[in-house]
Amino acid sequence: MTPTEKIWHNGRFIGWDEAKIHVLSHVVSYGSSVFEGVRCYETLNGPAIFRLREHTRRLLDSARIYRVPVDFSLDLLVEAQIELVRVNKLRSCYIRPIILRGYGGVGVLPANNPTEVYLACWEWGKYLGDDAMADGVDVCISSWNRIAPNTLPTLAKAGANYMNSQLIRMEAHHNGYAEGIALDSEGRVSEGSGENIFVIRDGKIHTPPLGSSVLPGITRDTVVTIAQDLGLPIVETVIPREMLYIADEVFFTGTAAEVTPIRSVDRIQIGMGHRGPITEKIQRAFFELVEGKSEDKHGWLTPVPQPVEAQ
Ligand code: PPE
Repeated sequence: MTPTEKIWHNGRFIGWDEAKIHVLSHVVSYGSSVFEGVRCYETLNGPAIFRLREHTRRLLDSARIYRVPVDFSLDLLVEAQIELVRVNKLRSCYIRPIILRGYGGVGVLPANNPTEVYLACWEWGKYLGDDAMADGVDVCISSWNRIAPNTLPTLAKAGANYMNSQLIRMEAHHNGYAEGIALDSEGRVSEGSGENIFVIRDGKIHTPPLGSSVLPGITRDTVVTIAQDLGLPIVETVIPREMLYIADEVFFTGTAAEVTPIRSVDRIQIGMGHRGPITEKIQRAFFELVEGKSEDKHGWLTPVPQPVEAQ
C-alpha cells in the first residue's frame, strides 16, 4: 500500500502518519469497530465515487446496530469522503471509513470510550489477482461456517466479523485456493470471506438472501439491479452447497473483488472452467457503469472535483 497525504479524523484532515490510536483503545481488545470499503473510479469526466451514499448509510447502520454513537451526519460524511479523494489528488482509489470505540474506560462495557471516526484512501488494484477477471478463480468450501444468527450480526460490517473472514481466507490460502466460500450455520451457501456470491444454472441467477448470514453487499444490490435492467431472471433464494458443483456459472461480487468469476469449487470445474457468458455480460455492464461509460440512470456516481493543480 502506498500512503496518501491525508486522513480525515473527526472533522479535520491529519497527516497519514498521524492517524494513530492508543493500544488500550476499546477496539483493540474487543473488536469494536465498524467500517466500509468504497471505490472511486476514474471516468472520462474525472474521478467518481461509486454508490457513496449507500456505503455511508450502511456505515451508520452498522454503528446503530452496535450502539456506537456517531456525531456526524450522513451528508457530512459523504462530503468528507469527496473532499478526502480531492485533497489526496487521486484519480481512482479505495476509500476506507472506520468508526471505532477509542481510548478511555477499560472493560467490555463501553464507558467513556469516545467514538473516533476516520476516513482514509489509497490506490488498490484487483482484489483476487489481475488474471481473475477473465479466467476466474479456484475456490473451496470453508471448513469454517459463517457467523450464526444471534452471535454477531452480519448486516453490520464490523471489524469483529472479520475474525471469521480471516479464518476462511487463511485456510483457503494455505490450501492453495484464491478464496473460501462459507456455509451458514444451517449448512447453506452464505458468502466468501469478503464477497457475496451468485450461482447460475439454466439461465437463472441465484444469490443467498440476507437471512443466510450475508453482508448486504452494495455490489450485490448493483448486480441484482443490472440483471433486472438486462432482463435476466434473478432470485434471492437459499442455496444448497451442491448447487455450486452443478452450476453453469458462479461469481463473486464485492467493492474490492468487483465481479470476479469462479472457475472451480473444491476442484470441481464450473461450466467450461472459465468466465461464463452471463457473468461476462454482467461484468461488462458493471464496469461500463462504474467507469462512467454507460448512462448513470440510477444516480450511482458522485463526481469528485479536481484539485486545482490537476486541472
Ligand atoms: N461480504 C463480505 C463478508 C464482505 O466483506 C464484502 C465486502 C462483501 C460481502 C461485499 O460487499 P460490498 O463491498 O458492499 O459489495 N468486502 C470489503 C472488504 C474487503 C477487504 O479485504 O477488506 C470490500 O470488498 O471492500
